[in-house]
Order: sequence, then structure tokens, then C-alpha cells
Amino acid sequence: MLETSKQLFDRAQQFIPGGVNSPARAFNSVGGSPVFFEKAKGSILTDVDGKEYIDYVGSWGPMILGHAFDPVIEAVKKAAEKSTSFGAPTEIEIKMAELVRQMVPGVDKIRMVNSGTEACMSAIRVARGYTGKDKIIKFGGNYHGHGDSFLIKAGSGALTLGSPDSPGVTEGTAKDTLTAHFNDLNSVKKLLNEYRDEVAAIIVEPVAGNMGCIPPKSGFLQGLRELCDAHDAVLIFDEVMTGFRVAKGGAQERYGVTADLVTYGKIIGAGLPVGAFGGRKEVMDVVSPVGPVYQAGTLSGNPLAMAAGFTLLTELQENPRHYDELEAKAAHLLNGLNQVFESHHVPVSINQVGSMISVFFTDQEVTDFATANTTDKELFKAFFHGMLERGIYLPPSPFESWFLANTLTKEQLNQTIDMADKVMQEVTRSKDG
Ligand code: HOZ
Repeated sequence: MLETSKQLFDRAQQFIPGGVNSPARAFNSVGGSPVFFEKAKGSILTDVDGKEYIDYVGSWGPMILGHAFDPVIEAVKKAAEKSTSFGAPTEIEIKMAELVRQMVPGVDKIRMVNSGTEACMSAIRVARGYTGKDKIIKFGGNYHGHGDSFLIKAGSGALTLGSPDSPGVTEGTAKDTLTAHFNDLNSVKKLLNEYRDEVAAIIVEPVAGNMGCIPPKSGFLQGLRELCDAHDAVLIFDEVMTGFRVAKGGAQERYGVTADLVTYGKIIGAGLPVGAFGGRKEVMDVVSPVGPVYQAGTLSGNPLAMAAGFTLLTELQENPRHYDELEAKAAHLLNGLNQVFESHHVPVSINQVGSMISVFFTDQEVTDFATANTTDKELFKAFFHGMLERGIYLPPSPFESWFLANTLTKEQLNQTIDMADKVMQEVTRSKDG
């Protein structure tokens, strides 16, 4: 079974570290070998062996309207005919900036980059340049890409591979990254008092997605806003996962808190390699060539990526029904899964924010990394593989969010719930026997 995937993985391991170009897809935390894909349409993935899966990864977020969304494909084709890159300004970059400004609270200016990692690295440089201070506060289990400053108590692949504090990050860099506990304002206050006048920025995933989906507690984001104001620090929302997903205006709109800077990743390019950072004019005006903080890239604002992203965001802007439909679909899945686990007497805590959802096999409410880490990892492994075998593609780690697309049908959602039931029957039977 899955012979070709297996063969490709064996071949890949000879020439690519671990056989993958990003560790989060390596199946390290669930075991087995990753599935190699051939194509996808809507919410259906097809692997190289011709097997189909219902997709709950959505390329880690951007496929909010499904894979190979026709208008996006058309826009990319048209753009490609005119050139794949100019390394010089084009009008679509302005249209994109205007559109983001309309959709998102607090974004006066925006700079396109090529990934979420680059966006977050640039945002903290800007915050440091703006405030003249060096230290940043991040949260344990949050992940802001693989920039050196962020690989301290990091989430996502760094967490599942057991290297949240990566070798290769110098002591000098590490000493400027302070870590607080997600959803715990006191831990932030403590750091701000201890390092008075030294903190340039607080960076946070407003809804954590890289230790599984964890919503902010009521007042947490507002509290961060107030602390940043009181300590002249820049508040950065990493909306690589939540941007244009948990609401048209992302978490800022959903929770009514406006950050000074916001970062975006893949969704702003409809899955093409794009990121962006933007925010308050006063802060953004320190960016080169207006200000002294250098930041650059030949491929930034690439015409293919801009055409794809502009088309996707326009559809989301013009049809807010997508958000209502996604919310309803996620609620349907949540209820169905809760019933399944309850009927099998399996303790579970399912977190959902809009179309982001995570299943933690624990009887504790999951509000931070410590509680996320109480999930039964062996059970998740068995669940993941049982679902995969039955054609349901989930993120290959208990510490990742699932991302729903609005192409998911009621039948596909019900099929997912049915499969979960079958897997749990099998898992509990083998436990009992
Ligand atoms: N950061 C993404 C979700 N945790 C995964 C992307 C990756 O690292 O490959």
C-alpha cells in the first residue's frame, strides 16, 4: 500500500535532509512515511498512488476556498504570460496594499515579502529600529517561523521534533528573546518589570495554531495591548494562520484588538510563497527606503503571487458568506467529533476558532502549552493513522491546527465523523483486547 509514496520517500531521503523540505511534513511525531501528493481540487487530495483524501491541512491555511480555486488558477496563468518576475514595481502591488488596508483594521502600510518567517523576522527588526530597544517577548509554544530569534521555546515542527531551542542560535540572539506563558498576562508583566525599558516588542499568535489551536482567553489580547502601550513596546500579531481566516480582518477584527504590526504568510498569496508585514504608518515609516531599517527582496511583490493573493482576498472581501459557512461547518465537525469521542468514553478537549480546530486527547481544558502537552500522543498517533488509512488527511502532529476549506461538503464532514467513529472502535477494541 502507498508503494509509490514509500519509494519516493526512500529516494528523497538520499538527497534531501530527512526526505522533506520542511520538517513539519515529515511524520516524525506520528511515525510512518509521509504521503507524496500528485494533485488536489477543492477539498480532495490525490496522492501519487491515486488514493484520495479529504483534506484538513489546506497547505497549513491558505486553501480556505479549496485547492486549485479556478479564479486563482486563471489569474496566475494570465500573470505568468506577462512574466514571472520583474524585480521592479507593478500596479498589482498597489492594488494588493489597498485591498489589505480595506479588509484589515490598523494596516496603514504594508510590505510584501516571501514567507511568514521573513515577515516575522522583518517585523521584529522594524520594532527594534522604531523603539531603539533590543529585547522581544514571545510565548512558549508559539511559532513565528524559523528566524533565529524565534527558535526559543518554539512550537510547530520544532516542538514535535524536540528542538524548541534550536542549536545554531547564538547565545547573543537567545538572550534578547524572553518567553512568557500564553494566556498568562502576569508572566508578561513580570518580564516587562524585570527588563524595564528594554523590550521592543511582544509578538504573539493571537489564536495559537502551532501547539494545536488555542484561543486567547478573554482579556488576554487587550491586556497585551495595554501593556505594550504602558511600556512603549510594539505589539505584533503573527496572523500567518489567522489572517483572512478567523475573520475577513483576521484576529484583530474577531477580538477587537488592533496591533501595531501584523504579519501574514501563505494565505496572502493563495498558497504561493508570499508573506507580508504591515501596520501603523508611524511604525512602518521606519522601513527602508523611507526610514533606516533595511528590508529587501527581488521576489517581494512577485506578480504571480500578487495575482493569486489578490484574487483570493477579493473573493473573501466580496463574499463574507464564506466566513459564516466555514463557522457552521467547523461547528458541525466539532459536535460530531465530540459525540464520537464521548460515545467511546475517550477524554477529549476540542478547540475551535472559526475554521481552525484541534483535537487534544485530554480531560483538561487546553489553554497553553502545558495543557496542550497533556494530550495522549500515542492515541493521537493511532487516530491519525486510522484516519489516514480511511482517506482523511489530518496534520501529522497533535500540535498543529486543522484548517477547514469552504469546499468541504456536508457529506465530506459526515464521512470524516463516521471515519473517526470507526477508528475509535478499532482503537478501543485493540486496547480492551
Ligand atoms: N508552520 C506551519 C504549521 N505549523 C507548517 C509549515 C512548515 O513548517 O512546514
